[in-house]
Amino acid sequence: MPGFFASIFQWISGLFFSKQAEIAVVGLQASGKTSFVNVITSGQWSEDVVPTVAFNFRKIRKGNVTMKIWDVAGQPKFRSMWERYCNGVDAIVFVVDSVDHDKFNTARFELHQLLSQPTLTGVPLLVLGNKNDLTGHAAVKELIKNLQLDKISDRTVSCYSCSMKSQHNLDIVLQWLASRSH
Ligand SMILES: Nc1nc2c(ncn2[C@@H]2O[C@H](COP(=O)(O)OP(=O)(O)OP(=O)(O)O)[C@@H](O)[C@H]2O)c(=O)[nH]1
Ligand SMILES: [Mg+2]
Repeated sequence: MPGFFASIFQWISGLFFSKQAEIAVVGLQASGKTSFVNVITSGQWSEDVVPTVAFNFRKIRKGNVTMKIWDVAGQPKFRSMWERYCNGVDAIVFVVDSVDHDKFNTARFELHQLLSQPTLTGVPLLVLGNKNDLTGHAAVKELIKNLQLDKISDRTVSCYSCSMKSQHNLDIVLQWLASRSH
């Protein structure tokens, strides 16, 4: 019986205290955006992920926070769509493959191009340096320098090194996302 009352209480408090956060996940192809969404949604890691065509939409509940997540494709032909999905969200998550040093310039260009859109002024940004389970990955300091994150002054910016494969730092990432809810 106590379990019954506890679940009723949880249900009622969920009704009164539930919060929402809408998030857009962007970044170059194969950086790990869909892996990120899969891991935080179901805890399921897979080596085989199909490249996203256009976008995927997922809705998940973490505690009393409901997150609506737009996982947008990263191949060049889809990048002009990023702004549309980022418009009106509570946070933009920009995923970088922190092992693929040759792509840092492109990632920086695409990120700053996106943030220069007037419609996205002030939208908080979370940069994830993914694949830190692999040797040769760039640390947060290098990512800040290579992506020129220190030049972004019109919004809150955070950057974490993480791994979808080992789930390293995903607890902090989820806390950060939950803090954008309202
Ligand atoms: N070692 C390692 N591999 C990862 C990690 N995250 C993703 N991958 C691999 O990277 C590849 C691309 O992952 P996706 O999640 O499809 O990348 P994406 O950013 O969604 O790519 P697009 O949909 O094409 O934009 C897959 O083979 C994943 O298994 C990670 O943390 N560590
Ligand atoms: Mg994808």
